[in-house]
Amino acid sequence: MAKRYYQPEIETMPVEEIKALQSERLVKQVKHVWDNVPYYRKKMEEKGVTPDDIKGIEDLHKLPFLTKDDLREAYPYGLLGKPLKDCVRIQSTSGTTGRRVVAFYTQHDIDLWEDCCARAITAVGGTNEDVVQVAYGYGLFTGGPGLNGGSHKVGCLTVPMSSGNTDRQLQFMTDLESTILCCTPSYAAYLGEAIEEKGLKNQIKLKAGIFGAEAWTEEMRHDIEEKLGIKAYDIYGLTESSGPGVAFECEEQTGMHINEDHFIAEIINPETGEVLPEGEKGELVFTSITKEAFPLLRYRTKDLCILSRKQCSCGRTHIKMRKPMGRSDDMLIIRGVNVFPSQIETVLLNEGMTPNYQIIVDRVNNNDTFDINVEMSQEMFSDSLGKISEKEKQLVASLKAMLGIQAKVHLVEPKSITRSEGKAVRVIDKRKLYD
Ligand code: DLL
Repeated sequence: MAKRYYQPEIETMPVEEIKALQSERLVKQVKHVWDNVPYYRKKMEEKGVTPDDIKGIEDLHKLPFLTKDDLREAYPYGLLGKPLKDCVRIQSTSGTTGRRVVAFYTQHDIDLWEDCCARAITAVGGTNEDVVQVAYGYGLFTGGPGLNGGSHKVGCLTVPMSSGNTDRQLQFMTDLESTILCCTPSYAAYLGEAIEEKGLKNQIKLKAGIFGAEAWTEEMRHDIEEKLGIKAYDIYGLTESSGPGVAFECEEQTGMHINEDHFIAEIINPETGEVLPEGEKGELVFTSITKEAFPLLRYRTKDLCILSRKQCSCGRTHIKMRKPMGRSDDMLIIRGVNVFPSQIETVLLNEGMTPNYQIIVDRVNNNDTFDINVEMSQEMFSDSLGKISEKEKQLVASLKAMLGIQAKVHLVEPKSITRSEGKAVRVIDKRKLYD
């Protein structure tokens, strides 16, 4: 019989027991941090909090927040909770928005991280009979190493492709009959496009995909599912909290279960820091309660989302996070209006456009300009010019209805927008050059 990596004693634990476990682990973790991380101890002292004040999760709100600025200030070793001799690995972010974030792991941390990824693979139906093609980047990025380790734990045949080299991806996918694909959703869409073009669809044996590392919409999910003939599942995580697997989707596909035995999630008002009740939208904050080497307490992710403890049909009891709608720093303010790239993606895909688009924002004579380049399908490209400009007008109207402001839409030739092999660059905000 196929072997699964399901941990029902933890994943379906009654909510009261999960909370008790979190309380117990939080108390221990706060002591660990107080004793070993002078940077955070100082923050606690400044707030007048000591470990004695933290008796359980009800006291979590007393602890100070950590932000990316703290990580930068403490770079590289200032938030280490273990001596270097006990650390066995680092992973890091790409550092596109400032100094790199470097996260540290003991062997135990890696083991728990891989557990989280193994749960994610199991939740999409993965067993030791599966062939898992990992097309997230390997190296400093957490995507490849995390899913690779999880796949080993499940006992799958693991194909460590890393990202890129699309022809080779397709060759291995067909030759080895990969059944589960792990990559960013934008790369999955690209692979789907290449499979259609090469007429390989009936040679593909994929049944599921585990896609994350960037914001993607329900419309994008449907597009990928159709192109690849699979079920597409979401996975969430961040380098600061180990990597992918902080939360993952189950067969219900209505949000991601947070691994609550390792992370406590809160939603806060990003302006005031006030903790918001379940069901309200705000910034996601994570406290790692089992990590040894990089034990971040109340880390502000900047990701905007909603938590829900609604009973799930899969039987898992861990709280779910909705698809994050993006990071607060992805939000564009155009002519005074808040615009999320994900809203644009929803409109474009609902209007039958391809998922290949780019948003360009600029400032001319002190006014914001807002342009969206969207690729036409080959079929649309051969339409008459009149039909194409009619479609542009229709897109402008639908975008205005969604966003409340006017964008200029340009339908561009098929294949003219660069495809992404990792995290897609959807926005070019030239205004940043002038600030
Ligand atoms: O992207 C870890 C990861 C790898 C997650 C593979 C899932 C799959 P970072 O590079 O540190 O780590 O980026 C973390 O990416 O704060 C979110 O803004 C965004 N993000 C990650 N997963 C999702 C998702 C990895 N499923 C940042 N939906 C996070 C939306 C996501 N955004």
